[in-house]
Amino acid sequence: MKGKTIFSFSKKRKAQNLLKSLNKKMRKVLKEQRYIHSVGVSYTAAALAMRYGADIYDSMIAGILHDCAKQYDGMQLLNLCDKYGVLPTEAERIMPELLHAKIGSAIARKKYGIKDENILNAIASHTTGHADMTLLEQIIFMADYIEPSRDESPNLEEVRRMAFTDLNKATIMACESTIDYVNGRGASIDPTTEETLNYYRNIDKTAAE
Ligand code: DGI
Ligand code: FE
Ligand code: FE
Repeated sequence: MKGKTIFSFSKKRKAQNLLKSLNKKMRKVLKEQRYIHSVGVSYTAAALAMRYGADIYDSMIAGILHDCAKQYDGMQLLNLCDKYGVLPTEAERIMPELLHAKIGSAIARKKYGIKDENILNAIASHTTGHADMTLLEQIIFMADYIEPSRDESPNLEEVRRMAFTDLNKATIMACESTIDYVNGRGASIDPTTEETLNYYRNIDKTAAE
């Protein structure tokens, strides 16, 4: 019992130190507003982790790092694919900005030393989501959408409330708004975004039956 306490204490300390150093690094790497957004995602992910029973530090670490490749433009991201062994999908070749998620995950692994695959996957899937996300992936996907400094989405208050009530329903709402927004800009939808929406609509329908 005593051993377990010491183990969890040091594990927590390690996570706290890692988080502190990643925070410092992100403050240097990201523009000010993007850094503020990332801190917002980190704490919002912690709150969702408390609500749904995910690991709080994993959520905060994924949150602070999720946009660590956001400072690169589409061309730079495409060029970085070679270096990081990322094979862009057709949608990512057309809309290379989407690659900040996958390249960000690769940078988190190679440059920031993150080994936890669940954290790396949560960073990689934060923009489009995917069918059957892990709890951590879904938390980061939603925290990115609802964190305090976000203000461009029309139904934000409702989605924020829903995120703490029913994570799957909130995911549907976030996907629907993103698809409306992307359509409104005349850009095309990544099929993965549509898969995410369809998967969570089906889950929600099944749960209601
Ligand atoms: O990086 P953030 O701005 O914090 O948020 P994000 O990673 O969710 O990226 C948001 C951008 O990604 C937003 O401009 C909409 C865009 N996006 C999300 N899904 C799709 C998409 N853009 C296109 N073209 N297609 C998508 O399916
Ligand atoms: Fe992002
Ligand atoms: Fe983000």
